[in-house]
Amino acid sequence: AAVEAVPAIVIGSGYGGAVAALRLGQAGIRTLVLEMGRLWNTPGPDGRVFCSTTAPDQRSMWFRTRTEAPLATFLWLDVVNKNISPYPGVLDRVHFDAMSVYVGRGVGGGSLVNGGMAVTPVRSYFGEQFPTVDANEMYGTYFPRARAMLGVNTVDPDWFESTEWYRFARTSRKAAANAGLKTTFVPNVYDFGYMQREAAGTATKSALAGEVIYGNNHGKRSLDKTYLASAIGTGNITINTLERVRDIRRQADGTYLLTTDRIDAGGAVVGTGQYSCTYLFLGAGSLGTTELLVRARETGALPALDASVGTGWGTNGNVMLGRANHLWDTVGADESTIPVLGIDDWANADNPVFAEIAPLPMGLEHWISLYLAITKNPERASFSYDPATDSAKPGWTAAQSAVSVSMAKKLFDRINAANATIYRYDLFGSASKAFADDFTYHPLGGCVLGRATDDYGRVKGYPRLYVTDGSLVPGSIGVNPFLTITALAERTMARVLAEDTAP
Ligand code: FAE
Repeated sequence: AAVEAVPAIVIGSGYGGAVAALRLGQAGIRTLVLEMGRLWNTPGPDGRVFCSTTAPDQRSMWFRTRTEAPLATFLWLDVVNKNISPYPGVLDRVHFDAMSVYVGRGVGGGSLVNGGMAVTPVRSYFGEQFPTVDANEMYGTYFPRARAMLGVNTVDPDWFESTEWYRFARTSRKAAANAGLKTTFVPNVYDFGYMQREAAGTATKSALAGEVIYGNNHGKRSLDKTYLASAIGTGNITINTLERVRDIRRQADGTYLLTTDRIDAGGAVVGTGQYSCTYLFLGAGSLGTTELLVRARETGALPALDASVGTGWGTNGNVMLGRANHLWDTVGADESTIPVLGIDDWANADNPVFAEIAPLPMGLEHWISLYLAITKNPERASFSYDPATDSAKPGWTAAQSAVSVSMAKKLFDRINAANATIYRYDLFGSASKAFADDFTYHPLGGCVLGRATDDYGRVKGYPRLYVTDGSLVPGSIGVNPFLTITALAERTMARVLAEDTAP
């Protein structure tokens, strides 16, 4: 097949990819975005783009015959997951030995499936994780830019205090306060004005109809509505979907040559593509970008990649858990899917934890407080490449997860002691499992800024090759990560467009 030559290519259309695409397009550089997932803009037979969480169909998950929701069971019953037919659905769960990783698939990447929490990290911890990055510039310019571009807003506190839809969060806040812990409001990209109209019955329900991990049909400012819409608006961006980059190499003239697999709705490879470009931006996410680069180094396609490519990977210390409240501490049958509160104990030097108060909308009173704890787990893993399967995987172990669990347990033991409550043991599949220690929503690292790349995401050893996504973050950032990923990508693009692309 003929090689298609384009000035710039962006791999992936999540946060890192979307920022790169917009800024390249605005700079007048014709850019091709290659995304393995589909474009989510066409209603299915039911009139909706995304399927519901209660009756998931093929649109829910990436080539599965059964859904794999984070909460496997309720009262130990297998009532959560459903059989589906294989299809390029929007949520993927990538399994490794002791850890599985949830990621979004489609134009918009993780923004299609995530909880929308747009959290600015604690400045001192950002400085610890990124000692070579000018924090004044990040907190003065790039975090504000990212918040504005993503459409970040906050829940109206009066409405929050009065609405039935956030009773669950108020109940969890009270339990935390009883243990002397402080909670903070967390900004979000879900439009809270829209949510209030949902509650008032004047807008079609989305967050108030249980929609989130398989996509929101309304209300959410996902990247296809923000960065990517603006990128398309520049007239310089083309997005190819259902096209997965397999191989990257560098040609004698210094351009990059990419080989792709084009897949159909059944997952069959129906063709391959070949593209060459002068500038190549990797935004395939922590797993995607790291795998592409580890494969390129180990197969000899990009042999000069630094030894640190594939190292520094972590789970952001993620642990999910549930507590059982007393009968009089109801959480309500109605729960918004969009989290707005976090328990902030990050300043506790003995055991730093930031715990998102997570919703568990089941349409009935279940008395469960659910949390996604982000712990300061210092453990990191490295990727290894397996030539037999041509894949790379992080060697994360159960013992490394146990570090996150013990930190989460310390915090929630305090909350349980203060409230005379216990954990819920019926949510995570196997009997008596109180902590979900085997999945993460926040894969980070693999191509860490300042190690695998220079201080601006330029890949060491290869001019005009850049990383702009979550693989730059060294395994932990202490809060939900997409705002940090977006702000770092803005910083990289500002520098690269000023210094590297001048004629
Ligand atoms: P990402 O958004 O994953 O985008 C990568 C894109 O590249 C995807 O669209 C892939 O399909 C595509 N891709 C991968 N490999 C290839 C390839 N070889 N060829 C072509 N395309 C490829 O990367 N974070 C928050 O800050 N707040 C939250 O509330 C939050 N909630 C979450 C809830 C869930 C259920 C999940 C799964 C994640 C959540 N996250 C949250 C994490 C957040 O979505 C994640 O950190 C970002 O999406 C990562 O952004 P990247 O640009 O690194």
